Amino acid sequence: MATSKQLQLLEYPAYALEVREGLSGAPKHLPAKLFYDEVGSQLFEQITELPEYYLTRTERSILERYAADILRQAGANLTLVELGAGTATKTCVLIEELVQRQSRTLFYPIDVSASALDEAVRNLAGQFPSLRVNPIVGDYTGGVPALSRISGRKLVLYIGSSIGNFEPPQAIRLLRRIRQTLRAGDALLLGADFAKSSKVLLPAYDDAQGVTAAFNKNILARLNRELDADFDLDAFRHIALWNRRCSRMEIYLERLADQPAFIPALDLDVHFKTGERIHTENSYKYTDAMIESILRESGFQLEHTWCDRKKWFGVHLARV
Ligand code: AVI
Repeated sequence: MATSKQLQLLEYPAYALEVREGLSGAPKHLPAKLFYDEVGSQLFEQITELPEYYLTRTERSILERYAADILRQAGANLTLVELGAGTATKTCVLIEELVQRQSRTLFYPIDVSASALDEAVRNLAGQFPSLRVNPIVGDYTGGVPALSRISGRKLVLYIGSSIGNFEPPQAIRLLRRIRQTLRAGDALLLGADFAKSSKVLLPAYDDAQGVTAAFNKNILARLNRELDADFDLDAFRHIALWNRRCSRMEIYLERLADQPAFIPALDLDVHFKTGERIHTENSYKYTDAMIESILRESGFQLEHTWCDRKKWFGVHLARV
């Protein structure tokens, strides 16, 4: 029989147990997926426009410059699939090129957000009359079995450097699951950020306007909103560090004073020492060897890499 505490938990979001686990032990941590509620998603959109956050515009410029090359190399008669497509705005560059090459194009954008996909369908239908959009609402991180039922040659887009927010073994697991739903000749287009000087990386994750700090703190604001917690946001400081050994940016919230916080939904007092940190995100920065290795280990073969002149960002085509 469920205890009253368990019953209370059932009324709260499914992530509540992960929050309990992450804030009870040491070092404290919270899952980065919690960033992306409505407020967090808007803050992330703002991040992508920041002068310091080079990732989005560099990837876009690579896609703009090499769209024809990428599609030629991917093969004829392609069906496009996009993991985490959102409103699919950045995909338009490739779609624009693709609809000129083939008379009929199918596009399967996959995302957890039904409203983002609705917007994608509306925008794309107006722009590209010969494109058929079949949205799939769902979480792609556990794989997408429906992909194996799509006939024709598929090009799966996984752009935006989202792969960098997975630990490498999880990234391999995800790519392997996707690989299992593909056939010989199908391809994956992976956008990943390259390892580079900390002089470039640190400002990208700790911008002058404080948007990334607000994005990071929104994770606690969300716990206040959704779990009735009483985190004082001003008592935390956003920290971004470059961990060269692990080739990743690490994002933390550092507690400035040692008062506890209380999360009524979990009946949990969270005790902090002054200076104690909550680890909220890793963002892996890949080397050529790391890219080659995660692709090989997940059953793909790297065929071609396109990058910008400074080699800050890479778009990689891999074949099954
Ligand atoms: C979504 N993802 C690719 C972003 C990144 O760069 O790792 C999330 C982010 N975190 C802080 N700034 C942006």
